[in-house]
Amino acid sequence: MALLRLRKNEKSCHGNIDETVEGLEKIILVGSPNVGKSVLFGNLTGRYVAVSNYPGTTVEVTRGKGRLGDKEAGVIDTPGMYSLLPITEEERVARAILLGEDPDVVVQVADTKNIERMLHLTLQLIETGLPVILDLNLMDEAERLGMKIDLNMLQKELDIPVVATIATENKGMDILKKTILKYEKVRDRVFRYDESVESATEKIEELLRGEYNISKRAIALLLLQDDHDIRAMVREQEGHEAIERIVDETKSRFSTPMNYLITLQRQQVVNDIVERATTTVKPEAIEFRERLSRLMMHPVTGIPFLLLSIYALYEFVGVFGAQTSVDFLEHKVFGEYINPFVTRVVSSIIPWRVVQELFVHQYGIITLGVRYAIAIILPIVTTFFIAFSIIEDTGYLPRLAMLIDRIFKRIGLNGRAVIPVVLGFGCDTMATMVTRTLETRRERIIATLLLSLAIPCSAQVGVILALLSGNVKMLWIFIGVMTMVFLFVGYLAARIMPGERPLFYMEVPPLRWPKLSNVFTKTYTRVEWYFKEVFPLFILASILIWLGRLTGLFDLVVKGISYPAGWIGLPKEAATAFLFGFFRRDFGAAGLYDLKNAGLLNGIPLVVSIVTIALFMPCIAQFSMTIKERGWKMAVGMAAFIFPFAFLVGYVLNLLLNGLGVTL
Ligand SMILES: Nc1nc2c(ncn2[C@@H]2O[C@H](COP(=O)(O)OP(=O)(O)OP(=O)(O)O)[C@@H](O)[C@H]2O)c(=O)[nH]1
Ligand SMILES: [Mg+2]
Repeated sequence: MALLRLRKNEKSCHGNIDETVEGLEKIILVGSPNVGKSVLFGNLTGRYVAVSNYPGTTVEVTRGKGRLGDKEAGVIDTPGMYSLLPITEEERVARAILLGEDPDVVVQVADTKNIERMLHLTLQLIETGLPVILDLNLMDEAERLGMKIDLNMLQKELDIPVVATIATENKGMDILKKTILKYEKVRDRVFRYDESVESATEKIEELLRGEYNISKRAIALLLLQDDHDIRAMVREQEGHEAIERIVDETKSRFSTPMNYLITLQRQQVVNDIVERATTTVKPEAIEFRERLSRLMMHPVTGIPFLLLSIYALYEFVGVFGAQTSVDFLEHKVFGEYINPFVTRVVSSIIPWRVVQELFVHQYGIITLGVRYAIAIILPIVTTFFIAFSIIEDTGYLPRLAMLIDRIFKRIGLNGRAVIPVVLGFGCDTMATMVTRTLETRRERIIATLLLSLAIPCSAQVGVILALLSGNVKMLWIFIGVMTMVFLFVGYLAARIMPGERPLFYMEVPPLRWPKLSNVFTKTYTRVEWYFKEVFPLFILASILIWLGRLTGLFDLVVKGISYPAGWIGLPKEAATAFLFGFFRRDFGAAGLYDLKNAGLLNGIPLVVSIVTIALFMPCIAQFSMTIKERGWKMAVGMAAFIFPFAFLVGYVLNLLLNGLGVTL
């Protein structure tokens, strides 16, 4: 089962950590993306996992303990999958769980208003012989569209329990829990296909001797559809030549791929069932939401809307977060109270200047590490995460994806990559993991590279906005250079790595009002996660700097960096900020912030250093995530490109601005 082995669940920016559910009854939640699996997981377990209004929020598996009546059970949340035949990496993750875990109950969560598309997976799940319950979720939205569903009829047609829920309002949860508790499988329902498919399936079934968690019929059907993972699994378990001969022979009889054929026939069954079990009375008027939605996706209206959103984001994060709040914390709270107080206390307790410097003065743990973390980074990431959670909940991101698809196609990506790229502005580490939702390896590599190079994360964006505040010219230079680098490198990478450009298919969910509780919880978990990761690092950095200064190493390294910094026209003090940048991008940017405040960095050198630091290395966390997702060689290769490239861009920008005589 090597291919179906799962990666260990990582602690992500969402802060999800697995709970042990060993020995408990196992309930697996599966279903298409964006149908409410994670909301349902929260309802069943009382644990929060990220919930957003776009497909692909969950890319890893989360386990938690749930209470069903007086019984405890293990609940597993999975990434979305459209079909049992996986295309993307996260679908593969979801299916591996289904095949590898031997569940007691599988709950397929479905979006009721798209029931035709949902039932495909239902039929496939029934085919596997796993104990399935169909949960028709988002019932509120289906009802608003005038849909009525006869649950009893559906239940009879499918021969499995069917329940209806509105997960966000906790409606229908009791019935769902009861249905899970009293689940008893009666018999396997068989949906039949074309005669030639059936006879091939039967022959393969007879030959299959291994032990599988799902029915041999399902395995046979997947083999016929060219499922590589399943083929590898069968090869590991038993003699496969005879089986593969049947597969090849059957395939050769058709001019179209078997997958397509089987899907068509299944669609027929689904249509029949839907016709019998649902009625729809269409509401006449186009809703306001629908109009707004079109406005966001149309190029003519969509781009002004995007600019407006960026402006609003700038006002909230760049002005309110990065200026008003930072000013207050930095100058009032730290400048007037904490720093003088702590310095006084430390100086009175510790007579030696060298030891004092570990805690206070220019680079001390409190005066540098803690101050950066609390006074500069905290207000910025908090406002950013609030704004971002709201955007995620409304469903704007998939619409942005549709809008940007055209540009992205030119650089070898498709609109689906908008989501990881935009998420990069929140946290590049998390976004690197989300590149799993991209279909081809080529796209995943390009997106990872662009995330490492040209997408500054929230903390950095915030500090950069603060650095640029009050100088609109610089802001545009910064945005312009970053966009150009992004497009240029993306374009080059796409040229260098030839490959098929995948078709763009993305589900656009309805616009929804953000749920305040979700925005709050999500912001809270993210800020908490961020702090747990950042705080120790900032303190460690202060200690290392102290040690470095003690041994003279610090000055040596700063001197070393001051050469390339000098080439790009920066004052030698800026080298310190670059050294900080090795620890974390935001730490480096915060270093520049200090220099600007001290009046040491202004005009062209300021904008050059901001661009260079923004392009510069990814932080340690992102780097290790890149290693994990793309492998060592790729990660080191990317770093080897990014490091000199950042300085090169800085160098050219410096020449250009000076040559053109730009005054800033
Ligand atoms: N109106 C309404 N919205 C819902 C309901 N259930 C979930 N949602 C919303 O649907 C969106 C998706 O919910 P998630 O729980 O993240 O969906 P998911 O299935 O885990 O999605 P992926 O992780 O992308 O596979 C969020 O905006 C939820 O607030 C429901 O019953 N009614
Ligand atoms: Mg989810």
